[in-house]
Amino acid sequence: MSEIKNSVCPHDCPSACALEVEVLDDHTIGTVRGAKDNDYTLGVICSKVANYAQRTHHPDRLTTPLKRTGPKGSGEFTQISWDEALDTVAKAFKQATDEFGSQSVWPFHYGGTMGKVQRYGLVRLANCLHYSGMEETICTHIAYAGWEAGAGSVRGTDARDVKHSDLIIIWGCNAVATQINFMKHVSRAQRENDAKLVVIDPSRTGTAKKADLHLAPKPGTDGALATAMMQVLFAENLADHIYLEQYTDQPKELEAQLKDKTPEWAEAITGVAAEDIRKLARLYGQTPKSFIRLGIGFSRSRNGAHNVHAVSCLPAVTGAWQHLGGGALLGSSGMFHLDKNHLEGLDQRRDDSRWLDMCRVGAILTGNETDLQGGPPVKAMLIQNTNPMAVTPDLRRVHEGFARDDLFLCVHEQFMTETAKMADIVLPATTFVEHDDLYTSYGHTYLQTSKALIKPPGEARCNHDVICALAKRLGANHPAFEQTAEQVMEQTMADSNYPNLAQLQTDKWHDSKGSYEHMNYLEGFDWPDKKFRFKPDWHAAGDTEKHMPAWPGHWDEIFAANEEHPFRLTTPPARRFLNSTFTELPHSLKYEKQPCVHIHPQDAAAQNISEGQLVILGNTQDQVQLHATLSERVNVGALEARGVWPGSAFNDGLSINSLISAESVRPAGGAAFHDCAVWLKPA
Ligand SMILES: Nc1nc2c(c(=O)[nH]1)N[C@H]1C(S)=C(S)[C@@H](COP(=O)(O)OP(=O)(O)OC[C@H]3O[C@@H](n4cnc5c(=O)[nH]c(N)nc54)[C@H](O)[C@@H]3O)O[C@H]1N2
Ligand SMILES: Nc1nc2c(c(=O)[nH]1)N[C@H]1C(S)=C(S)[C@@H](COP(=O)(O)OP(=O)(O)OC[C@H]3O[C@@H](n4cnc5c(=O)[nH]c(N)nc54)[C@H](O)[C@@H]3O)O[C@H]1N2
Ligand code: SF4
Ligand SMILES: [Mo]
Repeated sequence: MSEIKNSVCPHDCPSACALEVEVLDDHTIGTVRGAKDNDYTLGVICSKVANYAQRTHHPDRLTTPLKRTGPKGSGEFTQISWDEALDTVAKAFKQATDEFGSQSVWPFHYGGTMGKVQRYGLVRLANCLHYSGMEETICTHIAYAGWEAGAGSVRGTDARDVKHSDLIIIWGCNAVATQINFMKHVSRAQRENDAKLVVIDPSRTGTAKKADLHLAPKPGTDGALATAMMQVLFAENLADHIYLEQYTDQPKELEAQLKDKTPEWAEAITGVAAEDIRKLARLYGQTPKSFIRLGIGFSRSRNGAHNVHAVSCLPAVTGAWQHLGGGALLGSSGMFHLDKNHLEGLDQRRDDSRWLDMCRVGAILTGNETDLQGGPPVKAMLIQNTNPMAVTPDLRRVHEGFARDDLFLCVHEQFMTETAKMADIVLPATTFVEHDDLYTSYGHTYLQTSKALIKPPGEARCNHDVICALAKRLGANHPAFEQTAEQVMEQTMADSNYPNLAQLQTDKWHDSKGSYEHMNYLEGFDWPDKKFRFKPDWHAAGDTEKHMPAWPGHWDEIFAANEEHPFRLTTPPARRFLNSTFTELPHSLKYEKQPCVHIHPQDAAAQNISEGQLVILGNTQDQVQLHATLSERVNVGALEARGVWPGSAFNDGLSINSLISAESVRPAGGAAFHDCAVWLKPA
């Protein structure tokens, strides 16, 4: 007899959906559905996770520890015992520490699972043994820097309040693909309030197709668009001067700055008609209950933080924050008050630790002195929850780095990813239905927990168990290494003043929502003077050399198209993959088919490129081959290549990220995945 059990989607997606999983027996799951009684999930989930049984029970799941027998990357491995595998890792880490110092060991991780216990045990190990730390810059880093520069912390309007909105602007976010259940909230507002939907995206995405108005700025020009909207708001008396006086830092100076930032000025930069900019600004200024859902997509340019800040200024100009259904949301992370001490072993962190930027992994592994900060080379790594051989920028260099024979690499994985293939030791990992964990979200405010529902396949072990076993061998002392995952959760919840774990398990979720006044910053913004900053302190945010412009506007710091590189390329997620995950799933492959690039028919005709033909994209960094898809999804001069396909889907083992620059984005790091200029020609 099958049973329906509660769970939580662990993937790196703002929705962190509350799930109902059909459990067929001790080893098998069936259908996965969204929980109908969770008022954020609303019973809606993506098709990837609805088909999770295919991933959990995939014949390619790793089930035993493996030792490499052939050259790095050859995929030649032999089975070994857990003891031999863990002893080998411990020995290599000790040897690197003895010869090069503890900073030569670099535990590397990301959001493969977003569960707190399974994700951060490795950070605790690094803190306890004084290994190099990892700066988590790859995803929200640029966007959060931009938002925080104005608002002071990362939170915003409750996404469920969208049901009260009259105007919803989805800005640089393809919600239909990347957070489908948000669209359920949007359609409710459309149905019940006749709300208008505006989408701002260079591509005519699935989300854009649902919009009443779609504006397609050139990538990396949103700062100009938002600034011109503000110009209209002030010029046409649509700014709320009472709100501005009470809640913002320098409204008069801002207004003066905007004088010449007209829609005509912005048209020349963004490619959006001045008339459309004016129309949107008026609609926005005349609709008190206007809500902006900022995506992370439009932050993925070298000027991304500046652009995100400019957009975040809009509700501060109109005072939309004051109205139920008005305001904005980039992320809800700031609503959770989890004490990270126990999870991450912060009490054992040393001030003199070296912090290595994950987006610079290629430069770091190939010995770039600046990135190594005068410290030792990286000689040994443990990787959990991420696949850097596919997802990081400047991929050719990343591949070179991981190919180093003097680098010891252990990868703990569910599948034989490209990164796992480079490992000396591969360890088999559990999936979320096979281990316990605790989840926050960056799209809603529910704290959730899930339990193992079935037994792991073969000898797979969860991250927590692996880290505890290594800690023992390496002599790392921390009470969390002696506890079960549940005990770590229990202590974390107690330390954080959350209800206890048993209560959370009974209730299924706990809402960390604050009052409406708090969520909408009506008690003030998170600065000592409580005022939103139109003029951010970028210097304090990390722009130490003061490159960033002081005021919202257009910061011309992008890889603009030029004669040699006439096309602007964006590389957003594929709907049926999640970053590089699900690229092994039959359901996903059926729809995504093969790596392709969307080209406007006019651009294709100019080069005699026909549908399906192999084309080459190139820049000074690299070249890749993809199949042409001719479509008006993109404007003339724009290209879009969706999805982090594995290298094996390309003819030379390198994927789209070989074209992406790993230059550190201001103010504080990150990768500009949608900021790329290329040439295009038939293969
Ligand atoms: N199906 C699926 N869902 C996912 C993921 C996935 O891989 N697949 N990944 C997950 C992760 S890790 C994240 S961080 C989120 C990201 O999800 P989103 O926040 O939606 O970000 P992206 O998908 O990177 O980009 C969103 C849109 O921004 C547009 N864009 C690119 N450059 C610009 C620009 O300069 N200006 C404007 N206005 N728009 C621009 C792109 O065309 C794209 O349609 O999605 C999560 N959800
Ligand atoms: N071109 C391009 N590149 C991008 C992006 C883009 O938009 N365009 N987006 C970027 C963004 S936003 C992000 S967040 C990064 C994400 O990059 P990654 O964090 O590398 O995400 P995934 O590719 O999903 O890889 C996660 C891996 O963790 C493994 N995993 C999952 N759960 C567990 C577990 O419990 N234990 C262990 N040991 N392993 C587990 C999965 O099998 C998978 O191989 O990619 C970035 N790369
Ligand atoms: S990937 Fe995102 S939309 Fe899909 S189930 Fe997970 S949290 Fe929900
Ligand atoms: Mo991400």
